[in-house]
Amino acid sequence: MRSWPVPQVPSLSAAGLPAPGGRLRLHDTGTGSLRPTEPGETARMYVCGITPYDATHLGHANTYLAFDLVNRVWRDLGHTVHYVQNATDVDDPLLERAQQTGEDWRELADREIELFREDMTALRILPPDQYVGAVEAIPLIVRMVEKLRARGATYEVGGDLYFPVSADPAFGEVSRLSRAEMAPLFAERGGDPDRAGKKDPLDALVWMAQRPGEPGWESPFGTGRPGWHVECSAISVEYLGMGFDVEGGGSDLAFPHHEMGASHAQAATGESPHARAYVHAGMVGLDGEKMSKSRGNLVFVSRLRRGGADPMAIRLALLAHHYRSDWEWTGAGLEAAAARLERWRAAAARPSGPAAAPVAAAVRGHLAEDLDAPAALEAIDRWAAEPGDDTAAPGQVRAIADALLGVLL
Ligand code: 5CA
Ligand code: ZN
Repeated sequence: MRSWPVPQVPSLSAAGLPAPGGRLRLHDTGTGSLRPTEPGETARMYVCGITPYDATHLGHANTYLAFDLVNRVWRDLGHTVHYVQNATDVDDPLLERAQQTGEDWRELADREIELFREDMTALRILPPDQYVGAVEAIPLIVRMVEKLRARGATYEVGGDLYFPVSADPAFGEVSRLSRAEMAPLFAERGGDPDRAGKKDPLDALVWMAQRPGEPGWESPFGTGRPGWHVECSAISVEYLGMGFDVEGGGSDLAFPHHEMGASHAQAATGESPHARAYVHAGMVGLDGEKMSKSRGNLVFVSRLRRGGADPMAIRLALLAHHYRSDWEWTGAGLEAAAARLERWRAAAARPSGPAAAPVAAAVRGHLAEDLDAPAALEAIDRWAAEPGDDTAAPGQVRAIADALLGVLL
């Protein structure tokens, strides 16, 4: 599918600032610890995309922004970034929504994906190099299911194909949850633990035979559609190969989605790991509950934009929270971000200010330590509050805010 336009990312060395050093450390769910990312010349990242039926709420925006920081920090460190994202443009919740409203599911998906592209562009989120829909990926998903089948890692229940979690000895190593913890999450997040005929309640659907009134695609295992986890597993392995640097998403994807995706990929290829780090953003809530389509308590980026909010203020309101924390969106947070943006813009428009090199060092240092954006914002606050006589500094701080934080002043 079409991705979205690439915003300009200024080079900080071209702006006269020193080169960065060090590595980006990120919290890896798979080990439960902060670990340095160690990409080669090209850093490889897969981030799970939206299921396009209620885009783009601030929880989505927060998650894509977190991985946008990863992208920007790696680029600043001199890496080329190969970034892949999917869009789950056929799945149960999308079909259910289309059924409820009487809209064609394809039209619903197309419209929501287009809105998502517009919101991502407005928020200056760097686009993926490959933006891949589940429907267009069906041939490669079928190839992955065939590989699983050839290795004896599928079985049939009533015409549907399941993946036995026993096929991957490393199952459980992404989320590090006990089976007792996995069971309720599996049921809550799209799984079917109680289906009769399954060998293990946690086994995941990889191919679902066509149901009446639902779309289906031909395959060697009958006409049907892919399961959810195998979609991301197949797309990521196809475009990035095994052992890519970061797989990302919100914390609700650690289990079962990233756990199952890793097991599918590992069982299908015989290689491991699927990703070298599994990185998860916190959940954004509203009025005491996680913001989610199913709860209907959504604040949309597009609605804020239409209401006159500056997308850079929305970006700053999100960046004011550490990406791994769970927090609640408030109107006051957006107002504070708009005031901060105004202060920064006024300071960056001065003829001179304090030297920018220490600001670059502080912003880089904070982001390199598990993306501490709130601390990075405070470093720019301090610069903006101080007088100084360095005439190059305002332009350089504009470049820092733009390149590393994606905030255009
Ligand atoms: N299509 C799948 C991934 S393959 C999916 O989870 N789609 S989604 O539209 O439900 O979510 C898209 C991304 O936004 C996921 O990474 C999800 O973890 C994240 N997300 C959803 N709700 C929130 C929230 N309230 N706060 C933060 N992130 C959220
Ligand atoms: Zn996914």
